[in-house]
Amino acid sequence: MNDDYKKMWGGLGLDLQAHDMLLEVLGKAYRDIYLAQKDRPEGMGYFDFVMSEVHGLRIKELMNEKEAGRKIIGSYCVFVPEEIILAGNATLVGLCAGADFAMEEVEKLLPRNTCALIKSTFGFKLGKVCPYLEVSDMIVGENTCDGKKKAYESLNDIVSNLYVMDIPQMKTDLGRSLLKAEYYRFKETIENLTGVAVDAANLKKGIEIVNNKRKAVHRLSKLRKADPAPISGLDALLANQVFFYDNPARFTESVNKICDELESRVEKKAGAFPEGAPRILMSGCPMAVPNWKLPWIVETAGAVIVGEESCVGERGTRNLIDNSGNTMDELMEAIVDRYFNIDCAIFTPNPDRLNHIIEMYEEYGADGVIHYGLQFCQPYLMESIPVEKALEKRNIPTLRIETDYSMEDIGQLKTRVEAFVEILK
Ligand code: BJ8
Repeated sequence: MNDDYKKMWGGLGLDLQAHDMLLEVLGKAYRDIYLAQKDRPEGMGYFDFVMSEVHGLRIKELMNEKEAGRKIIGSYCVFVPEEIILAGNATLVGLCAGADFAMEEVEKLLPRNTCALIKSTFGFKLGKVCPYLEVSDMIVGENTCDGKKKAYESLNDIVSNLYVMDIPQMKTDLGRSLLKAEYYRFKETIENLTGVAVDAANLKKGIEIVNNKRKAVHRLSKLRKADPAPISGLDALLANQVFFYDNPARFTESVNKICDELESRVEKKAGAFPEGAPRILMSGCPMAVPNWKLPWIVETAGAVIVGEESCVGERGTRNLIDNSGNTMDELMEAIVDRYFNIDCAIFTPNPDRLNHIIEMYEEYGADGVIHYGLQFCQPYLMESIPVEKALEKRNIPTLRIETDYSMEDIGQLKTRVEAFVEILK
């Protein structure tokens, strides 16, 4: 391992031994799950490189940005507007984690029956293994589900730089006003942190950068509509995960490059899976790196995942921001318009999400839907039952999965997924 990196991680206060262990597990999982796939697009080489350097080169870049006076903002939710952060001369990184760590320590602070995503947040902090957390000048939490909302109160005791954003729970005029007021408060916080005034010109630039990033992933999604699908669901998921870590301009360029390659694969009818392979739409909780368990089970069962109705996927990236306004208020209104459309299950009622699942099922030519809920995630598990009922009413085959980050249920999940895939054949 590069000695410079060791020095950097040590300087960030990481537990080097525990961190080495994490990297070893992550590297092995990546080799077994990602590199073992056949017929991958060449452009995935970029993402393989990003993953091999996820705690190395990318952290070094962020440290260099900090030295140059730029601030780093960490976040756990797609409601945190990257446009405002970029306009204030700061960089956004995702902090959600997809692996269990330091669970014994975590369960001293959180109840056992807390979802794996929240536990993982605490585990990475308490285990001192996440350089993104340590490099962040400000960590943004948000009042979304009850689990997160209350967990941030405890997180506040173990980090010194937490900011909490309030998020509405209903899609009403009042809810929209709350979001707008919160985005203005956030803008002021960013300005105070960076000393850079967010004005219409730099906000427009921020919107353009993030719109371009989203356009690139929209292009990637569209190509997955082809049969055979030109890219595996695992590889597309990885691109959606890297969306939260990478330099935005470089990410946009790399995804567009992959899309050029996928276009020619579509023309040649070359795919990651044979034509006619059962096509699955995944829907539900976000999957943060390195949570690849369920997609791996689905795709090793012979089905291909063609879309993700998830915040690490289309729920998080759909809709662009209208960049035609010229005043701060016009641009802030446009930002609120886009984000207020996010149909997270914390909203009540939340009919848009069901409509979006059906729309995606049809558009991507899916044969079935797998609803993925993390154990103890009330919003998505509660919503999964009416979603399943509504889909089955439309004769859309649906499988409801509830799991966590452990490997204990792999055998049982495989049996259920394989049986579901057989039905779709
Ligand atoms: S906008 S989905 S990123 S809140 S899995 S912590 S909901 S108990 S992550 Fe999310 Fe923002 Fe919504 Fe998207 Fe709670 Fe459920 Fe855990 Fe979850």
